[in-house]
Amino acid sequence: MIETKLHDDVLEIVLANAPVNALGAGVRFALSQAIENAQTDVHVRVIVIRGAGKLFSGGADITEFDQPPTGCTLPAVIDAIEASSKPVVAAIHGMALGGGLEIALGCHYRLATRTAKLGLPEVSLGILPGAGGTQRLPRLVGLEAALDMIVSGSPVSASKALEIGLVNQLIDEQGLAANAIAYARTIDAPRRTRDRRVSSDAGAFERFAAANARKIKDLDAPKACIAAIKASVDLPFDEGQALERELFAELVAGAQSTALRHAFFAERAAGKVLGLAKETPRRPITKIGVIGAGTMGGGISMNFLSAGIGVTIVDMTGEALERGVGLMRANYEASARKGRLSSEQVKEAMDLLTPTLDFDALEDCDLIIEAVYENMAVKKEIFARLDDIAKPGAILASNTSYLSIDEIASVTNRPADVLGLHFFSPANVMKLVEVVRGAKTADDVLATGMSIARTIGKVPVVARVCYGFIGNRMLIPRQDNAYAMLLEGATPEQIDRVHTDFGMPMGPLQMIDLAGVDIGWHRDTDRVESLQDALCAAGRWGQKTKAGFYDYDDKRKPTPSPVVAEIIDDFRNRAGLKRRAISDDEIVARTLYTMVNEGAKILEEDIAQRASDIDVVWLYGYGWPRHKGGPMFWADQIGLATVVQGLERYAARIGEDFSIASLLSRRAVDGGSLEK
Ligand code: TC6
Repeated sequence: MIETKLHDDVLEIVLANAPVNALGAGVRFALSQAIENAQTDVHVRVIVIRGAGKLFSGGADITEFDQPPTGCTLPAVIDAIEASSKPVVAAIHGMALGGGLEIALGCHYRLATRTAKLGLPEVSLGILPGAGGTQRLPRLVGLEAALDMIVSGSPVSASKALEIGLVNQLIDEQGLAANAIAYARTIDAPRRTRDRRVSSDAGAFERFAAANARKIKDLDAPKACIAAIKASVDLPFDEGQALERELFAELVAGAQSTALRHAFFAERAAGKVLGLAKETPRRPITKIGVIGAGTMGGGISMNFLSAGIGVTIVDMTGEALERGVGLMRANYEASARKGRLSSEQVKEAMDLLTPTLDFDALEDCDLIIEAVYENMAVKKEIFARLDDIAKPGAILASNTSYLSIDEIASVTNRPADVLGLHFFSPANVMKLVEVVRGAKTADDVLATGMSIARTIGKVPVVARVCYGFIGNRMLIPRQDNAYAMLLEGATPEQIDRVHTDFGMPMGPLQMIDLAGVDIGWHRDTDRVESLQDALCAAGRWGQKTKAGFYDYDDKRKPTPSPVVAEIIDDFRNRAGLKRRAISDDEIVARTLYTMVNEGAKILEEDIAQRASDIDVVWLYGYGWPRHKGGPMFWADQIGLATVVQGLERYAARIGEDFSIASLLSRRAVDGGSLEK
């Protein structure tokens, strides 16, 4: 758990709890013993604490938060470090996060290597730094920097840490221990952060709360963080710390933190493919081919270019290619204007791109991703051509969002090399990739798909083949019911409000406007058989035409549209329906519960490996509010019996073929959950 070694008069304590030196009960006990023993050990004059392996520490052991507290608490261990009569130096490399950084704050001096990152990310787990962090950090770096770090949860670089006074000196990582020991020898006496005062700035909290109001609106943890930091100004250290403990205890037991911790572990679980050995080899990927320079193809390419991987992009016409490349450049330049990239980085990325009209140029690519429009015949034609020209061992991927990977693979002589890599729009921004495992996809192809997605900073989730895979399949009942409820009497504003009040970034109709009302529209006929047909025929194709279910101004701000209201009325009359009031309860049941129901079917059919994978799809692909954990987690929280009753209440209206998933009914009766 820890290792100790005496170097003449310097005691070196190494946190050694792979993989991230989490501060579980064993580490806390060993650390407190080592500090206590050092107080009476005449040989020890100074103490250095550092971490083994890749980092200082990833913080408290998050798995312990669900269990009753055991052994000595982290705040008590850190108080003992700070109270040490012998000076204590923290030597940080890799990362010092959460409780890890709080240990360093309890030390009397802090060193960091140049590449280290220091942060208090507790807020993203729905808690606050509960081991003195909210009291010590402001004393060390001032109110403004402390509010920023604690409420955003974002780590700072070592150079920033030096600038704000969080660390005393930067050291080389090479010879970390020796460098820290040499520094320790220059120290005479302890210097305790708790003895410092935070200079008060009367308006700082109000200003900060106002500037961040939108971000922290529905969230408990950032508000508690601000209250605890305020105590560092208003109260003596011990009283501030007592308040911090109280707030921590409330948060950790609350629904939001439970959901956010679920999201943390769900994301990590999704990376593990059941039945795939850890040592499954990966195919080397150094050159990517992308077919289709449209919005998706361009966005997909940017991910690889940004990661320093060359991309050959092919399209049918010079015009399409030029437009696509122009859009990619414009996206990069916009990022540069916002200061997220330097102009050299933009150039480096664009230099890695080879646009061409020559399909044969894909012959030396290791991974080729098809990103043309959704048409099985077109995709089959492309894959048959790819089969002829791609080098042996190349991975052939389709970005299809609905179609069968097995059918696409069937036109090749190498179906084991084919898989789906379904990116979400905008593909250079959205973190989710559904990695679709065909019936014949080889293990090493799947493993490579997962790892290349991670290389480009995505969160991959495995799905098996079905129409729409995980995310879009669940979207179908939601959209169908949203359309149906418009005809029955709801307005687009009402349906969308239920979703945004829930915490979604947008509602189902706003989402259709963003994606394009014309997606899937039969533009070659004059038939007007659905609301979608009517909107499209009226040129209301969504945000891109500034008119869809809403009217849009130049800044894409939506306002309700009287034209749409008329179109809906017209359709309702023609369908012989009578307008009725639709309750929010009905909207929840028919859009959110139906999604949960579809998710349960996806689980039953083994399309998703686990319920938490479905949650990850919704968190990263559709902006499901993280503090509600994902649809399956949420369903468990509100109770599966509630979901089933809601579905039963509106079953007749949900759709002719509607049925409740047997997994859902069973668990609702036996009191089980979808997650376990
Ligand atoms: C806190 O400190 C509160 C203090 C107040 C107390 C009063 N605990 O992410 P990876 C596991 S709250 C337990 O794949 P990376 C992880 O689940 C904490 N387990 O690695 C995974 O397990 P698996 C504040 C943890 O190199 C394995 O370790 N700290 C913890 O990509 C590897 O993880 C944070 O919020 C943990 N603290 O990234 C930091 N951390 O193999 C949370 C990781 O069984 N951690 N595991 O799946 C991270 O952000 C990242 O893990 C990382 C390393 C950046 C440290």
